[in-house]
Amino acid sequence: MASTTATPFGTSSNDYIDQVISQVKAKNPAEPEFHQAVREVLDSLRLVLKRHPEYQSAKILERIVEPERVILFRVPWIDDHGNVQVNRGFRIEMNSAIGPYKGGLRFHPSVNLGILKFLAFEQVFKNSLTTLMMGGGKGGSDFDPKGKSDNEVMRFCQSFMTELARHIGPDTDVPAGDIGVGGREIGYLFGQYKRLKNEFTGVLTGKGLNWGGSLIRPEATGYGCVYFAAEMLKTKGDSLEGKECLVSGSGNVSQYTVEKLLDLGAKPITLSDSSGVIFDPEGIDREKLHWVMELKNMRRGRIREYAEKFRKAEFLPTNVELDHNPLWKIKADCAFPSATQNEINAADAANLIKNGCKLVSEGANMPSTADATNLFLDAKIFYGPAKAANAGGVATSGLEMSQNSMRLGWTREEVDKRLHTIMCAIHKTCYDTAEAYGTPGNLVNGANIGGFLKVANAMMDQGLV
Ligand code: NDP
Ligand code: 2IT
Repeated sequence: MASTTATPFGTSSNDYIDQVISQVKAKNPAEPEFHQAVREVLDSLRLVLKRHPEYQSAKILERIVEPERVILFRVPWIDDHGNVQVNRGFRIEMNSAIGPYKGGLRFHPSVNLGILKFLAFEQVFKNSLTTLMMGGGKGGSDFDPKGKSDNEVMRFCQSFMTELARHIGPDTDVPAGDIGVGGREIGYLFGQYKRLKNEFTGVLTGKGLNWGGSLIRPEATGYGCVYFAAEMLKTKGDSLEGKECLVSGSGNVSQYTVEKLLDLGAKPITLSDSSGVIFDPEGIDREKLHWVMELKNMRRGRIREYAEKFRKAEFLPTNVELDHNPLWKIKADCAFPSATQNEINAADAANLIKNGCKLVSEGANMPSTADATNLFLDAKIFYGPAKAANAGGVATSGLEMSQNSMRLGWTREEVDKRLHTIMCAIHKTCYDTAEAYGTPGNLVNGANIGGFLKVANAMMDQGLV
């Protein structure tokens, strides 16, 4: 909606926001994912600045798009053949207004500064929505764990942590997992941190259960994303019972999304990895899910093996020539993108809507392009944006930090109950905020504004730092 609302400086809030977006692009060239994430949040904030020009005079937007600190470092290591390898390590400490920097580490060959800045930026608002006190950060490396031996992964993690250790701490910055970083990597990283610092602290989350980890943390992102979907449906008296569901990816988030969908009586019918998609019209049941977990977490194999093992399933190989992903062309009631950013483009969104998909709940971070998001909003389907729908992972990391501080551990039931309560609270914040700002049902605005206000007010309280 065009507006000419006056601000103390005579510039309309819309013009001001356009200026900030232009500055972000000019100052951070070649970071398209960061531009995309910033534009989405700032577009929602047009509604806020009209009511709160004080954020403009305090330059909250200019400050919030600038990381508090960016750490970039060399990670040298020796492979199994005795060759020297060199990767790049990063940690983006984005915002600490409401708590220590918190966010995952991603190990994937596509990792670069712009991708980690988009993830760190998203994390600031996501962590604010969780109701817990956590700032935002993200890190990682262009290291590719695929095809590496356990010893190579260990040597890489030790070298990575040798530098990272001086920048993090249980009250400063608490990393966790993300793509390519699971229990194995967190173990090697924790071991090296403890050795360097001679301290056993909650400096990482996603730890093993015997050494400070929390029950339900591995499950939390997938479970939380399904709880969020159930909350969206509940507003119209509906449930997941009997719904056919598309799930992409086949890693941590996808696996536990499938598990919780089964718990709630839904029928998951797809999974994928970078090699392609499997479509199982009979449904992925618990036995097949168990087989996938063994394939992905132990044997580290490719998803195409699923179609060789379960003969009713079809394998659709990745085809970069296509303008769409065949996964999103399969008819279903609900979609749970759980692989990576921009995995749903406008053509995919149009296919989902055309085939009657009524709900999208984002497990991955920013899985929909801006055009795809707009199509979902225009179609008025239930659309749970990533920073709300996948916040269960980091929320349970926050619960792991609390347990570490108290030096005790809650039961599975206790943590799951808290996770469920948090996901319901996040949905309520998004739903109520969307309504309060005049865009009922638009959970993108609800999440962006709801996440922003807490951080912005903390920044106002703490002065110019
Ligand atoms: P995993 O490494 O466990 O799994 C990632 C999955 O996505 C794999 O199946 C992988 O396939 C696929 N994938 C990754 N990158 C690409 C790509 N460029 N193209 C095609 N497929 C790809 O990661 P997670 O499950 O932890 O993370 C998945 C998503 O969820 C990410 O967006 C992450 O940021 C987000 N997320 C994760 C949280 C967590 O707690 N782990 C919390 C909140 C969000 P392949 O093996 O072939 O690469
Ligand atoms: O994107 C995310 O929220 C995560 N990868 C989890 C971060 C965390 O600190 O648990």
